[in-house]
Amino acid sequence: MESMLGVENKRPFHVVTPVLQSMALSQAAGTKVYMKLENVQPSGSFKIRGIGYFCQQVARDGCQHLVCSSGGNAGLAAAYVAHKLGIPITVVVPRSTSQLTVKRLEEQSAEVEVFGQAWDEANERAMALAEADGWINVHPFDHPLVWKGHATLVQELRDSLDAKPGAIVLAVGGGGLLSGVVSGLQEVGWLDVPIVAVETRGADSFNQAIKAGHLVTLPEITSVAKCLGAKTVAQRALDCAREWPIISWVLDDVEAVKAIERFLDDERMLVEAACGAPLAFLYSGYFRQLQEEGHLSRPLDSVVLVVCGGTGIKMEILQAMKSQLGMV
Ligand code: PLV
Repeated sequence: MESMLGVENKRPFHVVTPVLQSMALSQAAGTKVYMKLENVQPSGSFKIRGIGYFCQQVARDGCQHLVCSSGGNAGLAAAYVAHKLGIPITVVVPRSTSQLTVKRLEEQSAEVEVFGQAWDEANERAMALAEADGWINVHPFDHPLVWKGHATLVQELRDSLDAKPGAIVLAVGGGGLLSGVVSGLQEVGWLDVPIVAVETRGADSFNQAIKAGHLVTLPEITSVAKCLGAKTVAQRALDCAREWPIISWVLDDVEAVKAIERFLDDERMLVEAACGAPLAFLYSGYFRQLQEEGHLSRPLDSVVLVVCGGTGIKMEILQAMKSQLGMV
């Protein structure tokens, strides 16, 4: 089977992304901030790491048709990979996914089905479709192969940085990125690097699970950061919080959207609201606050910010989010 798939299934689909210091973010945080630029991945986000790896494995096992439920970016990663592998794919997105994303998925030759209000309903539909013979469901965040693929991000950090960072700041949706980064930190032996896991209010299923001590299902996703909108996080994410120094942080949509604009001005890159959340953690002074309160050490040599990216954004969408939030 493997030889029939040809050269496309031999190398990873993700690229080694740049690690750059941001002067503006460093100034805001009072510590040197390195950006791990996952927004420049093919398909526009870190998702290609884990999903690319997952799809490669199932393609080797003879998968005939892929199906992926997604807020957008996981679907785009899966569609990109499926196209390269020559496997047909159906992507199920909720109604909250932008037309822009649907168009981009179709451009990647994916069949798109719009189903349900939030990602969780689209996921149920995808699982039902995957019952068909030869079909495989690509979970956007809850699978060990996905975490293994995401872990490559930390291997690259080890190769790019002179010293281990003092903390890693990242976004949490369903917790796949978080789980992968924890695996990566374990692999490279950076066993004491704390992670700040940021969500927006209204998509804060990880924070609520930590507070409750068990998984919590949000009644609905009210945040504009729809790609952080898994109503329930993966059990693995909650387990990570028991095994690893993780600080869970929740901030407002307005802060996340302001951070997108500021990042565009500072670094000339436009990212989704999902990525605005960890940016806002640094821009809004919460990093300094946690240091002052003794939750993070001070001084720290450096902080790594995972610029998770996301393609569901353009100026028109940014303006629409601002008016929805009463920011204009
Ligand atoms: N987005 C998923 C889940 O959506 C998706 O289907 O694309 N940053 C960006 C740009 C993302 O797209 C996502 C996840 C995250 C962060 C959070 O990653 P996670 O789910 O692994 O914690 C509902």
